[in-house]
Amino acid sequence: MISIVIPLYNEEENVELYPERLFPVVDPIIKKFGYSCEYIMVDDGSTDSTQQRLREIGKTHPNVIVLSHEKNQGLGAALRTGFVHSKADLVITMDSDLTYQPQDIEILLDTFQKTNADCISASPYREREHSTRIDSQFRLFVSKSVNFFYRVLLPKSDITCVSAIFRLYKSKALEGLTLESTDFNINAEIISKLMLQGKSVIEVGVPLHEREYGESKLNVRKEIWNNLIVLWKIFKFRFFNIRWE
Ligand SMILES: Nc1nc2c(ncn2[C@@H]2O[C@H](COP(=O)(O)OP(=O)(O)OP(=O)(O)O)[C@@H](O)[C@H]2O)c(=O)[nH]1
Ligand SMILES: [Mg+2]
Repeated sequence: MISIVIPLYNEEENVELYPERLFPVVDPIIKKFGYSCEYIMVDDGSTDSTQQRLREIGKTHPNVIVLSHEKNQGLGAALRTGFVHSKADLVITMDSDLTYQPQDIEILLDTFQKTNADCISASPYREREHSTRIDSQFRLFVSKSVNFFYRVLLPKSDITCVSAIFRLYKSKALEGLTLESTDFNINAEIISKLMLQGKSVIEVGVPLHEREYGESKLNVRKEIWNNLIVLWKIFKFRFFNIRWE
């Protein structure tokens, strides 16, 4: 079984798309690879109708589980709630705004089948034509610079995107981690900790698209700060042997 964990914060328009653009696309792919799946939707204290719409969908889709935080706690906190709830062997995490397209779950599963790696992580930066999202030059510069520093600090790393949410994990690998991030830097924390533990992490090129509905929740300045903290912890761990829980 595979748990597909989707964190949501004020994504009511995107939830409306799921019966047409998510379930009918993903379910047959999962089946083709011989698995069943559950969708763990984590509503993170949305103030719009995200939660009501998810619960409505849950009535007709028995494999949709809706969890909710009373107050907004952040992307990291939402993913961790999803992980705790999962009883599956594999976990796939994905954006609620479908900017990584649901059909590309096939790339994750195909790579997993061929490699049996602990984590398959998507990146729009591996191939030029995959960055179809028109990011501001500032956001692109920040992202590429931050990723460069991770490559320098992490052992044997060729990772081009530490922040991608679109990933497949073996549950056992996730269970071996103590996670602390409550924000967007959770994805960088997970991939760094897996690599520092010597787990196998494979990055695959996957196109990233422009958000069609709703607003971006990313605060670039806050993210720079959060990533500097993660980088500092990796540095201390690697060169001064200071524990990073
Ligand atoms: N649970 C939870 N999810 C969040 C929170 N903030 C963002 N998300 C979700 O995390 C994912 C990524 O957030 P986005 O706002 O799309 O950030 P982004 O992908 O960097 O930016 P754009 O796609 O350009 O808007 C989406 O699925 C959001 O709904 C939060 O505070 N809690
Ligand atoms: Mg997005």
